Amino acid sequence: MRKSTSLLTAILLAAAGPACAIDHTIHVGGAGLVFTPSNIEALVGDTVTFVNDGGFHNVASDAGAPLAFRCANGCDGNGGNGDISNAAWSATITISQAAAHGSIGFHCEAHQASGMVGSISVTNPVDLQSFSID
Ligand SMILES: [Cu+2]
Repeated sequence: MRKSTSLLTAILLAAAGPACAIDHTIHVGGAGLVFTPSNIEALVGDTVTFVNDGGFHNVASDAGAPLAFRCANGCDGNGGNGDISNAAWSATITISQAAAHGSIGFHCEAHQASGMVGSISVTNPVDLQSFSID
């Protein structure tokens, strides 16, 4: 009975996955030419919000990244403008299934050469299909 209860708990937690998607905040610029934090882990379905703390910046996915975006005052192709900007912008991307188990490298187009880069390591939420109950 106790084992059943913990299995049920695990299933309920897994089923709640999509509703538990969280938003990760990455600060852009401010005191330095950096993303803070620069490397994060996220699940498919999570969102990542980039917030410009100051400076002339944007954020763009690296060539070949499993999720393509270019954002500042909104995102290109999504009603916004990803051109480098010193406005107090923020922009949110959603980690899609296409990026599952991948690493999404990103950079600021103005300061990539100065090391203003980062990455999002993506993992999948628990797959219910993988559970077996005896
Ligand atoms: Cu920059």
